[in-house]
Amino acid sequence: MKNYLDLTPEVKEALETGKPVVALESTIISHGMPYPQNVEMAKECQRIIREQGAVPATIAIMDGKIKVGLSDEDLETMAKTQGVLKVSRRDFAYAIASKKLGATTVATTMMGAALAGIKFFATGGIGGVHRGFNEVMDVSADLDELAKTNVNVVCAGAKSILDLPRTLEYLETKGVPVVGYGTDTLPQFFTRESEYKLNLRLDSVEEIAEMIRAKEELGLSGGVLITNPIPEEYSMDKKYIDEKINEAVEKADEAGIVGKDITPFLLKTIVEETEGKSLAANIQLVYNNAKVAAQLAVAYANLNK
Ligand code: PSU
Ligand code: MN
Repeated sequence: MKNYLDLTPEVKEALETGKPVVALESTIISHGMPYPQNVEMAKECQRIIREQGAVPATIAIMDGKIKVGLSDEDLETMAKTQGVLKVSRRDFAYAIASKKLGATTVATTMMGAALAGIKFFATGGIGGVHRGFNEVMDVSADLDELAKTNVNVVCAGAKSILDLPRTLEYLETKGVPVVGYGTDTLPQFFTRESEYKLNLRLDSVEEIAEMIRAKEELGLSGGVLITNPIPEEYSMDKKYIDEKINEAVEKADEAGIVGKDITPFLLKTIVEETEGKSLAANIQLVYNNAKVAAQLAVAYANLNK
């Protein structure tokens, strides 16, 4: 599979010399946000990670390769091109073989990162168990990837477009540690807290780095999910955003949207319904995750000094 990897010289050098590296996904660019905010967000994430002393590695499928490290021009391509494939685990082989342009989800970004040797990954929100599970049986491949692939993911929890208690149950069943970074409850993406208690809270990146090292030394496979609340000043009114999310879920139901289209549809509808307010919050929580992931990667690199 290494034959399919295409690392930039910067990422390659960083990995060879043990410098901290942070992976970033591309579905959030191609399917998670509108243009041009998506490309601005992608560039700014890379800048924030550098500012913290780590190397950013945005991942996408381009020309039949898993490209690790994207130039500004590549980011522009991912942001602008119509019809980019949303590549989750089941789509991976086809995206490579067909040489189509593919945006990687949390699941496939983890796969690419693991292959390259990157241990940390920042995103906005992960996929999970969808609402109405009993009927639709929709569980994101992100959750199983977290269970088996050794990449540690910093996110802002998940949105209530998902069934949050079932998402947590699933992660527990699969043995995925879920850390609340400075929080006792699962951050609910647009808001800092939720009614769902987490069983593990850690208040410093050093403690998280030590836990990750212990997990590796124990030979436990899979990732750690670090849930990082949106900064206070950007968090939204819970009642307001919950209402908008419920409306979006109803719209998706009525329109009969299912499968891989459901998350992009819901994200787009929520942005429209909140007149862009949710997009502004989304962008800020991603920046905060990029920053914490970089700090964590630096803390981990320092363990071995
Ligand atoms: N949640 C967001 N923004 C996103 C996604 C989820 O707030 O962009 C994307 C991520 O790439 C995630 C994917 O991995 O959606 C999950 O899609 P699915 O449920 O089809 O697995
Ligand atoms: Mn799904």
